[in-house]
Amino acid sequence: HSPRKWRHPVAASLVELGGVKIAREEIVKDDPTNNVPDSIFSKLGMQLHRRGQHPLGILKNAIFDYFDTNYPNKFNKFDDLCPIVSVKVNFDDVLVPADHVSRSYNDTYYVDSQTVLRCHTSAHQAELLREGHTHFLVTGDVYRRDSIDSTHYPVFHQMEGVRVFTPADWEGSDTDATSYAAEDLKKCLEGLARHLFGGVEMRWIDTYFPFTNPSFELEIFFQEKWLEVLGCGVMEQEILKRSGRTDNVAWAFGLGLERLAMVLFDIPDIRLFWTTDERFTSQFSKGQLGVKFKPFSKYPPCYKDMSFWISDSFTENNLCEVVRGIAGDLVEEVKLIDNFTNKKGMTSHCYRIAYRSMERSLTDEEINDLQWKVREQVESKLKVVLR
Ligand code: FA5
Ligand code: MG
Repeated sequence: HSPRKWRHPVAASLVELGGVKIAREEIVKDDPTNNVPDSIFSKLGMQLHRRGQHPLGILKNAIFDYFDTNYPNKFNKFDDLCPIVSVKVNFDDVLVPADHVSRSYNDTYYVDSQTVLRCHTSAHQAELLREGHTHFLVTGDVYRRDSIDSTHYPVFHQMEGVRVFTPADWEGSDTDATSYAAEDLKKCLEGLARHLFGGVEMRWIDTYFPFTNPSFELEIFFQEKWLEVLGCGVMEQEILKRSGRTDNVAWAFGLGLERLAMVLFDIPDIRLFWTTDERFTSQFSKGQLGVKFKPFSKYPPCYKDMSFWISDSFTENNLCEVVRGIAGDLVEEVKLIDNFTNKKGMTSHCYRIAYRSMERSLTDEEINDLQWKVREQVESKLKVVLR
């Protein structure tokens, strides 16, 4: 498939990609090398970031404004690259070690053993560098098996930014190439934060990514907590070298667009980005940055606890996938509230599931029915023993 063009679904069971129609059966397969559920297939091709009146589209355009103002005609923009990519570009090309957890079937959606739904927009870094691009922004939907709460969703959006420097850029300064790039990167992102938010409380955290060194995360204080909104750093020299740019240095960042939009518009729950409820959608319009979301109502949550003896293969992501598969966006949070190991070495977990609709009140009957199905499938699919 051509990686260049990515279109809206033409039918519920078909997505179109560069003029090529891909059937559901090619993406959701009953095969051990495939772990893409229907709920994820149905999000392919939605491209919320390309809708001008959607909070993610408004945010994307505001970020573009910042780059257009500060670096006129410098950054090439891509927002239509296909999310179905090879294991090579998603992991190998950005130096993710062979045994890194992000490669596991527990963390990533595999279409087959060599093909994944990209788990980050960094999947496009090396290819675009090889094509000769030196300043670019890549926006797209990314996919991850992950936990369930108000700031995590299995499909979200990132914007990748890459800027390559040549020796002429840092030679005039009194720092080395790496420090020069790191300083420029932080200045660029702090400027972006000011452009978007005016003043917010934020802090830099040192971290690790396989593809950058040094690496940083930016956190913003939101809803009484520090929220991680982006990762970034100075690109590993090896990536540049393999793209034929031995003498250069570069920085790269990956913005979590939902997280930034939550801060910008005061959106309390990440599920809202997917709602078609007019009480949400009508609050946003093209180009309007100053809007604060007014919650239309908060329906009561309903909590259900579930305890079971886990098996060696149990993972929280697998549990979340089962719950999401049954309850969809009616599940607000899945949280481990108790965990102990008995004398025989058996480990018990108790999870609390919060059910709450963003749009309406749920009935007891409906929730009991969901919880019953969850219990059934948790037992049959996850090989745990309910207590
Ligand atoms: C990455 O994905 C790196 N590729 C970012 C990067 C690019 C680093 C270039 C260096 C250079 P991370 O896994 O931390 O990093 O995700 C980046 C951002 O995506 C996070 O800071 C967060 O804002 C957002 N994010 C991660 N997981 C989720 C999720 N499940 N739901 C919503 N947003 C998420
Ligand atoms: Mg992170």
